Amino acid sequence: MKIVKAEFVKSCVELSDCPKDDLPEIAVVGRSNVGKSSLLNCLLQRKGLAKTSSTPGKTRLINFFRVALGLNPPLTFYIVDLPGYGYAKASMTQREEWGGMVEDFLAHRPSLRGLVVLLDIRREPSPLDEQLLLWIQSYKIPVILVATKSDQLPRSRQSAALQHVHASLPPSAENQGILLFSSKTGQGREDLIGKIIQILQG
Ligand SMILES: Nc1nc2c(ncn2[C@@H]2O[C@H](COP(=O)(O)OP(=O)(O)OP(=O)(O)O)[C@@H](O)[C@H]2O)c(=O)[nH]1
Ligand SMILES: [Mg+2]
Repeated sequence: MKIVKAEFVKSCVELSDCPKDDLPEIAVVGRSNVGKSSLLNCLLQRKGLAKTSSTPGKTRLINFFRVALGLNPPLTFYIVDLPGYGYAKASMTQREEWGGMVEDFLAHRPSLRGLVVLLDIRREPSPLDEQLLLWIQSYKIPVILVATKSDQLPRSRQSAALQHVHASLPPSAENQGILLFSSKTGQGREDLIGKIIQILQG
């Protein structure tokens, strides 16, 4: 799939700063360091568009990117990079701020069409991952579950690891498949774009 356009639009501290032009949105969310910004750069084939870092907690703002996919006519939407949660050095206040900001976003953003929820293929989902999935369920937002950093496991171990992640999720996520993804190798990229298009056109 050709990416006709991918540009940074703005960073927002809270919901009231976010763009008001009603362009449909897909948001990327997951714990800090899980690979949200890397996934975005891989998806959009633009190195360095979203800032990545090996230090957890890099993205603390709501970042908007305007994207156009090469369909006829082009499919234009925002991809939103939401702040990560659960990094070890976060203070209690920061955790509460994160929760407030993300729940507010999920609850009060009518242009939000779907969420891409990232889970690290090598890690047990955390209580905050579960909280997030429960919010998503209660606000009835379509979700795409993605297991990141698949390149960190040999192919022979990927499906067992995926099943392990799946089994640890709350029942609300039981019927969801999980997409294997690597921003290093591009595994899962075309599938993910396909699922995003399905949500936007659905
Ligand atoms: N091996 C491997 N490393 C990855 C992959 N995706 C991300 N990483 C690494 O994981 C670290 C965190 O990646 P980011 O994309 O910055 O993670 P993030 O979720 O945006 O983090 P925050 O903004 O802090 O919430 C970086 O060192 C990346 O290079 C992947 O698919 N494979
Ligand atoms: Mg980030």
